[in-house]
Amino acid sequence: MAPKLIEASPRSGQIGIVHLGLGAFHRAHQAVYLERYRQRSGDGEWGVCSANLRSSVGLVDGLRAAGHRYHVAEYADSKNITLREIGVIEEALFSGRDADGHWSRDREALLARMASVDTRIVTLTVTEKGYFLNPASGELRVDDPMIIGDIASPQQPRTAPGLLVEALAQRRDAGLAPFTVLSCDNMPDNGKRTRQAVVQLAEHRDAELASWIASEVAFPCSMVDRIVPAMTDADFERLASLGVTDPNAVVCEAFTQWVVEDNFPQGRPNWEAEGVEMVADVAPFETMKLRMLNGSHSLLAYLGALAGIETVYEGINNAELRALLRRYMIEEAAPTLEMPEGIDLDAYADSLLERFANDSLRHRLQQIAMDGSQKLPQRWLSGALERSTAGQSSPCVALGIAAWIRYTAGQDLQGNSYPVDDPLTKRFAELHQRHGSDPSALVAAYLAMDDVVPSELAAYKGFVQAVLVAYQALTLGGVSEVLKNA
Ligand code: NAI
Ligand code: CS2
Repeated sequence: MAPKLIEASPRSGQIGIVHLGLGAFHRAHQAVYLERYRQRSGDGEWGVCSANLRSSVGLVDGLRAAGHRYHVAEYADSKNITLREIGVIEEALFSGRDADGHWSRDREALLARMASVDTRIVTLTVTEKGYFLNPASGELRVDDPMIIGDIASPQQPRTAPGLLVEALAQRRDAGLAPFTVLSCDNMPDNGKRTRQAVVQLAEHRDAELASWIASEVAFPCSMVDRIVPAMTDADFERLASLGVTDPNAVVCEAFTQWVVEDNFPQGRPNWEAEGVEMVADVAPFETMKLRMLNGSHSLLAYLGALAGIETVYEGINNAELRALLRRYMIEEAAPTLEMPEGIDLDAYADSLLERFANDSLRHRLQQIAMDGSQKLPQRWLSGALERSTAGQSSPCVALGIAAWIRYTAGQDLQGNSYPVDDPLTKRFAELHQRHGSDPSALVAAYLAMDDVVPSELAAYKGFVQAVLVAYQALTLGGVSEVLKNA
């Protein structure tokens, strides 16, 4: 029997939050919390204007055509499904490049919305690369063409940091209090990093504006967690069998978590009533999630993809891969974490393996494998550096790095090709071309990329050697042979 649909709350016509990055995650996480909040409290103040700054104009137009309503299917497993209709998105905008190459479409409307007195929070899920920070150092990448563009034309911003700076400048000039900026991307210290991007960009425009932002704007950190895979045809077909035909729908796991630093000078919804953990310090939770969940996801993604495995579900049902993930979490990630009392990391590891085994999600390993250059510093490398400094080895991370290096060649171990989706794709291709026949030079060249790999870690000979040995074993013996001997 199809699950009963929880219908959306009525539109309120009020917008208190602007969201940048109208992707799958926003629709299945923040929007669901806000929908539940509105349904419970009847408070319509926190409607959302959600915008895309690049790609997915089709989704923006699709939502508009659907009166901004869409469906979320939450799968605990194949039999336990919650179906919701979401109505808190009041407006959808697109300020990216249109089909003619112009960047104009809704940019003015988006800036006006961000500068409006009613807007009190701006949230973001623009992926790690959308902040234009050097992943290893956290510094703004002022050599990136998009940032160069925003420095040259600050009033016509194209990037998320550029939009934030311009909207904050407009508010300051109008004598309005700034909004609070809440990053919901999988980055360490995501609030602090967002602040860094925005303040550094503002410094190129106006030192006074930069110091006003630095002193007046709150950038709380947050840890977000819910597995929301990109939609596949099979997902849409399954939804249709449940009676939902909706091109804007998303599917996700039932589990959801949001830990937020409680720093919202202009107010916020009563999120704690919906289970959001409002805390003074998010860092331990964020590091735990990044290293344990995301770190094992990436390990599975690169090794699994090289072995020709397609999804997390298939990967976790491979006993050797599953054992490797558990070993990585318990022996390499957990010992680097300092958690508040009461957090049981063994139980956390088990719960993650159980979530990965959700039989209703088709979470493609290629999706997780994308943007490795932006993800690996916080997932593996910071922990491996701490371990190396303490004289401990990190064999699982070394194997993961070896698999990532091999993965970025764009061909699995069976010779099947796939696109490598990463801001550094071109650099990877050059390195493989130059050093492909010399594993030692290839590994050294990858580990020398100090915008990805901390140079202190690359200086540990034992770590470099472990990556090289793993790389040779992988390329000569294949994934299952390596796992047997791991
Ligand atoms: P998605 O592919 O559905 O959407 C990506 C969004 O990021 C789109 O709105 C796209 O326009 C925007 N974007 C990409 N590059 C950008 C750039 N350079 N500048 C501005 N915007 C850019 O992906 P999804 O699932 O929404 O995930 C987005 C982010 O949310 C992830 O990178 C991660 O940080 C966070 N997240 C995702 C989870 C998931 O399971 N999907 C769970 C936890 C966090
Ligand atoms: C995944 C995450 O795509 C990835 O890299 O590791 O998006 C993961 O699904 C989420 O962080 C779960 O909260």
